Amino acid sequence: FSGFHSPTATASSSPFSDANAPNPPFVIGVSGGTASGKTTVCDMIIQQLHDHRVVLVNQDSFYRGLTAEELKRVHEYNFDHPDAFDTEQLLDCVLMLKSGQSVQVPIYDFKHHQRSSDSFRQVNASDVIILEGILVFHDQRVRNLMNMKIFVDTDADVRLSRRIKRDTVDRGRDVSSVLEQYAKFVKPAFDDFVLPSKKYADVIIPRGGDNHVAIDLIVQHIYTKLGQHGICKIYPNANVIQSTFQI
Ligand code: UZR
Ligand code: MG
Repeated sequence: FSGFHSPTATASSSPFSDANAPNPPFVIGVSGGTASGKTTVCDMIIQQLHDHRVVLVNQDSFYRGLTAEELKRVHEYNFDHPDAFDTEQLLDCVLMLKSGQSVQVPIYDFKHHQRSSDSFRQVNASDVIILEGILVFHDQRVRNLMNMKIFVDTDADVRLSRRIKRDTVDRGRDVSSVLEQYAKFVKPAFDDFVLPSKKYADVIIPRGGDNHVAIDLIVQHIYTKLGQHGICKIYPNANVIQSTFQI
């Protein structure tokens, strides 16, 4: 890894080095268009997997910070294009987590379109890693690390209305600028990159977080897979020791 922008190993040794080594984490990819309910679906899965260590990694964290030049013309910057993300760094990060090492995930500031220069979020090795974002199925190498791929499929009108609400309420933007950006970048990138990646999904969830049946089925599947992996996992950075679970 080069520089401080890359995820850094913090575990002194891999938890998989001894004979009782746990199996590699179960990696779940969650994709879908903007404001489709990806975060809600992830939160619901995490809540229902309460007896396992689960970590969420957001593709948003890997947005490249904008240069001074790009910032001057931020309205022309396409945040919905695959090149807006540092995919090499995301790949390194998931590879390390998958091999049982902790990583430092960057912190991205949506208001200033910059990464925090001095703080990171420490993400520890876990039983389940969820990787969430509009373009997490775009890169084949990232896709290949996933044990399960979920696409959250929500109608475009529902997504746009949620996006307007989120950007005006949470990000202090005005409606006309949100609509302009949607027409110029968000919708074309959805058609060109997000929708074509839907074909890689194992499971497509209609209506996102409202679909409790789909979430229940997914959680049952994860439990089955973890059950096949083994029952007792001890991670060096864990403050809890996993105990046997039953289903
Ligand atoms: P989700 N985005 C911003 O609005 N500002 C940034 O600095 C970086 C990203 C938006 C991005 C994309 N696009 O549609 C959305 N724009 O975040 C993805 N314009 O996040 O999947 O949560 O909607
Ligand atoms: Mg989100």
